[in-house]
Amino acid sequence: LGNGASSEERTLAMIKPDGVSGNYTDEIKRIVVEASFNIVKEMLTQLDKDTASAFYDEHSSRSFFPDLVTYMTSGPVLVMVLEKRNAVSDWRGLIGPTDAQKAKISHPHSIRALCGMNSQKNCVHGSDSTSSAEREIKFFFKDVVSGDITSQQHDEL
Ligand code: RTP
Ligand code: MG
Repeated sequence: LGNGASSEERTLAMIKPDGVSGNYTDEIKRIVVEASFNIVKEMLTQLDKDTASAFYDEHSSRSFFPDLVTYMTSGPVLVMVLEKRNAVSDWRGLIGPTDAQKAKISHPHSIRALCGMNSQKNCVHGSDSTSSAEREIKFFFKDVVSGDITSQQHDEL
């Protein structure tokens, strides 16, 4: 491909409250860059109950949902749009399985093994499909139009 941009893909990554408060942001961003992702947008923000509930709407009927919303609103999160070839599956691979306790055994070099605690406090999020990525990127960055990401965004709390 002459124009490399056409093979790029974007995913929505998030450092969850335990990752931010545990001071893992710099280390995770180093891993992101080392793995050849381009950070095209980032935003440090505090989720409120409605926003966290809407973001994880697919889990609204699950028993863990109230705890998930409490966890996700417990402190600031760093939301990022990551770009590279196969960004969605590559980021999922890098973060490891949902249960950080299991990740420490089966995927010891994964991000969740590095900074996660258990099946809930797993320090990072990643879109699970290209369609989820599209929804989640629009959810946080309504101004991002496909192919028109030109500037970094650093919103402060
Ligand atoms: P994420 O969406 O945050 O990237 O995580 P995931 O795909 O690996 O896992 P998912 O099934 O989508 O679950 C979303 C988040 O809900 C919390 N959770 N708690 N207590 C529990 O059993 C439980 N199960 C899931 C986790 O924070 C999980 O990442
Ligand atoms: Mg998920």
